[in-house]
Parts: sequence; C-alpha cells; structure tokens
Amino acid sequence: MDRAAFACSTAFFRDYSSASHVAVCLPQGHVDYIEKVESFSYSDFFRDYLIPNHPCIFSAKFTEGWGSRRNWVTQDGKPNFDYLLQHFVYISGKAVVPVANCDAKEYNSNPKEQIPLKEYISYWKEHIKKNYQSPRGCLYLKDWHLCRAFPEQDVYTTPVYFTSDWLNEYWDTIGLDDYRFVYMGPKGSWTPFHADVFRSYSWSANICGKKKWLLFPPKQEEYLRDRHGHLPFDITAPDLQNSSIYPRYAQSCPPIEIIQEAGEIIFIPSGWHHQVYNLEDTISINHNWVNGCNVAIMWSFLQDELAAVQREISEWRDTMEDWHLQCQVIMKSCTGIDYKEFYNFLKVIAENRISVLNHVLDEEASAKNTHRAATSALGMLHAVFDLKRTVQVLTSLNANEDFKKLNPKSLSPPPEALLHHLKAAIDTALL
Ligand SMILES: O=C(O)CCC(=O)C(=O)O
Ligand SMILES: [Fe+2]
Repeated sequence: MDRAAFACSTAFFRDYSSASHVAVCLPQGHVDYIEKVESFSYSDFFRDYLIPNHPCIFSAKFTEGWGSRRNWVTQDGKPNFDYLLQHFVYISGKAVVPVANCDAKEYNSNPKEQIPLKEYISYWKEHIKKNYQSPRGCLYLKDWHLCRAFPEQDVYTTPVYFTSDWLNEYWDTIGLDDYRFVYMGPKGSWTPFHADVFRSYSWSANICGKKKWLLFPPKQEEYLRDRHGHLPFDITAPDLQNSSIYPRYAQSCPPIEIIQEAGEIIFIPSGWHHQVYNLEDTISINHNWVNGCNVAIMWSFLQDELAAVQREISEWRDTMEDWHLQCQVIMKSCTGIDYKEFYNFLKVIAENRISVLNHVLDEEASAKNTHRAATSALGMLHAVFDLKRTVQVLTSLNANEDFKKLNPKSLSPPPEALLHHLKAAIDTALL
C-alpha cells in the first residue's frame, strides 16, 4: 500500500460512522473494466473499489497462467471432464461434492446434497446430451472447498488485490473452515438472490463459460421486500410486479447487469445483493473475504443478526436466566459466528499485524506463514491500517451493551488490555 492510499484510508475512516455507511452512486449503473495488469496497482484497487465499495471487472489477462485455465478447459472453451475425472476422481482420491438443485426451492435457497464428483460429472455429460433437460433437473455443484481438499493441485493464485483477507486468515489459523470455493454447473444453473456471508466481499473468476450477474447496491433490497419483510428468492419472478405482495417494488432501481466472460474476474462489494446465472457450461472459483475496509460492515451486520435473534425469542427474556447467552448460541448456529468469536477474530488479525510490524518475519517464517508473508508484501502501512481498523471496531464492540453482558473481562486478554496493547503498537509504528 502506498502513502497516498494510506492517507485516503485515514480520511475515509476518520469518522467511524462513515465506515459502515455505504453510499453508492454509479453513473448509470456503469461498472469499470480493468484491462491491463501492469498499470493497475494494489493501491489503485484499494482506493477506487475496496474503500468506496464499488464493483469492477478484471480482464482475462489477470487469470492468464492459472493451472485451472490451462488444464480444466478444452480447446473449444468447454469444461474438460476427462481432466477433472483424472485428477479429482482417479488419481487424488474420490471427491464428494455439494450439489444444489436449481429447480427446487427450500426456504429461500435450493436444496443441497453431497454426491461423488464422478456421479456429478456423469450427470452433467448426460444433461448436455439431453439438450439440458434431464429428469434430475438442473444440478449445480457449488461451495466446493476444492483447494482445501486438494492442496497439491496447481489451480490458481489469489490475485494481489484480494490478499488482505482476514476471513481466510482467521479460519486458516484456527484450522476449521475456509471461504474459498469452486462452482461448476451447466448452462441454465443459477444462484438465487442473496448477499454474501457476513456481508463479505466476493471475487469470482470464470475458468470457462459465461455468467450474468444482477447486482443491487446496498439498501436497494429494502424495496424488494414482500409485505412480511421477506426478500425474494428470484428477483425476476412475476410476483414482484404485484404491489399487494411487494408494495415497494415499483420504487426500486433496476439491477446493474453484468456479463462476465471466460477468464474474467468480478469483484462484488460488501452487502450488495445479487442473483447469478450460468449462460453456458461454467466453472468458477470464488473467495469471500473481509478486511479493514469492510470489517465495520460485517460488525454492523452481526449487530442486526443478534437483534433479529433477540426479537425472535423476546418472550423468554424475563424468565430465562441465561437469555443473552442463548441468543449468542442461536446467533452462532444461524450466522456462523457469535460476539466472542468475532472478538477472537479481531484479536488474531491484530496480533498477526503486530508480528509483521515487529519484523519477526524472517525468510523461514514467511515461507511457513503465507498470510503473514502476504501482509508483509502489502507493506508496513497496510499493517498499520489493519491495526487501526481493528482498534476502531474493537472499541465499538467493547462499548456494546450485548457484548458487556457476556463477561468480556474473562476473555484472554480482556478487551481493555488488548486495545491498550494495539494502540501502543500503532503509536510506535507511526513514530
Ligand atoms: O456464481 C454463482 O452462481 C454465485 C456466486 C456468488 O454468489 C458470489 O460469488 O458471491
Ligand atoms: Fe454471492
């Protein structure tokens, strides 16, 4: 990160409230196209897209050289089923993959099952032969943690723009999960209307095929709620025109429509709802990620999630002794994280940045710890920026009434001590 980008971040986040407020004004729904790798720096992306929370598309030049672009695609641009079978079924062991049925609806998403990759590929080949109409319906392989299952495979390298990634850094540290996925599906497969986990950013690269994205800037979804306050499953459904069901739909703006071609990468900003279609047989790789630019959006989302849980079980508030704790348990099971884990998440990131600033990173350590090496590569100013962001959000968390009810003094270290330590580290770094 260069000095100008650091100065820009300091100005933007000076006022804490502006960090979770995402103003969007895109001229006529225009989305920038980044053509050249050489002339587009990390600081350019940080300043023009991460901080303002605007989408953009990267040209196929940014994925040139990826193993998956070379190996997973046939000469005529179709998925190379033989290669996939060879490497993920016959050689490296038998993969089992999550598959959604795009023709069925269960609550507000598609029902999912786990099936062997071999079975999915046979289905897909049959589906193509039958002109994309098979009795099993349209099946979409999604959210497959391929890189975790096959770390030795040469698939892709994360572009530098997306390497400040606290979500994967944290979940890699505790070794429980990650947010790196492969999607593959036939023409006609699609993903219903949603915003991403924890209101994270996502980037998605087409290895082959073509996608259509319908994007709504934050707050637009309020016009898309039905009279009970529920969001639609499919924003193209005719029901939305019916004002007795969707009373505010007429006031909504049309979505930004983007066609993403093979090799291109789309950047989806934080909190933007979207619906996605595979216009051809398509394979994509995507990550969800959070960093200092959108962590306040994540924090405000978590507060909304807790408030929703509290509303849901409000009738037990006075009779249940550990009501606040129960709310956290429910939140964790519905949202994937609770307040104490969010604290731990911020703590792990902040401590990693302090190690980077203390130059504990010798070559051997950096070879072993790819996250620290990545942070270090983004420069010391980025580590300071990250620390400042953790301090701002931790300060807000520490002042939160619901967090205070969870006996934060029992945390190790307690929030006050951690904040003190982080502020001292920032002061030393800025000397
Ligand atoms: O490609 C898809 O079907 C959905 C991807 C998506 O929702 C995302 O990358 O955030
Ligand atoms: Fe998404």
